[in-house]
Amino acid sequence: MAVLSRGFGGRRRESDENLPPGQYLTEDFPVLSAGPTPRIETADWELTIVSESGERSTWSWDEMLALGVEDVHTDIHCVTRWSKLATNWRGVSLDKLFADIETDGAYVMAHSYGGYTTNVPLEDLLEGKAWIATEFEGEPLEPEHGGPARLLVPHLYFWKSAKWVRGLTLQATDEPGFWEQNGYNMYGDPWKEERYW
Ligand SMILES: Nc1nc2c(c(=O)[nH]1)N[C@H]1C(S)=C(S)[C@@H](COP(=O)(O)O)O[C@H]1N2
Ligand SMILES: [Mo]
Repeated sequence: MAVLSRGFGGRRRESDENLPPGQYLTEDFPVLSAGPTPRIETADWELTIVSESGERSTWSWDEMLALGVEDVHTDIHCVTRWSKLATNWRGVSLDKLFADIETDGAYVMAHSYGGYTTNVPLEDLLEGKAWIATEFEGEPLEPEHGGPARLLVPHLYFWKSAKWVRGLTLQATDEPGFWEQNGYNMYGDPWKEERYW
């Protein structure tokens, strides 16, 4: 008994150590969209990466999935202060999509169906840090949450995870996207509370 209680008392709860500063835990999945929800059939869906020299690489839905889908187990943190721990996604790693892209561009602008944009450094999308997510908790991603596919960059605040993603444009310089032009941080590290300017 003594061993048990000492072990219990000495361990921090997951909610403490995995929750960035200023965040609270939520069990439900809030929907935060700046405009109406676009409805895109997977048959019409395409993803295009445009290099800084203008070279375009495009994948259809099936072509993207053929690159290989993997399980992603991660926490997500919204700048409006909710976090969800231990969420389960499936998606295609951006490492696969960028494998044959030649670029010197250090920054990416993500573009969504519907017009949303958000900027992310390229290195934050590579080496197992970002996905094009197509499933959430074992189900196809719902349109409200960005289905059929959204960017998932869970180590940054969730506004960087562009819903209904349709393109990634490489750039030499870091330009602000939609929320970044409206006062949100250019980078958005939840552990440093990089919320606003
Ligand atoms: N296309 C698009 N992507 C978006 C947004 C948006 O308005 N449009 N909102 C962002 C913000 S601010 C957050 S917190 C998350 C919310 O995702 P959710 O609605 O699935 O919770 O999506 C991000 N991606
Ligand atoms: Mo957000």
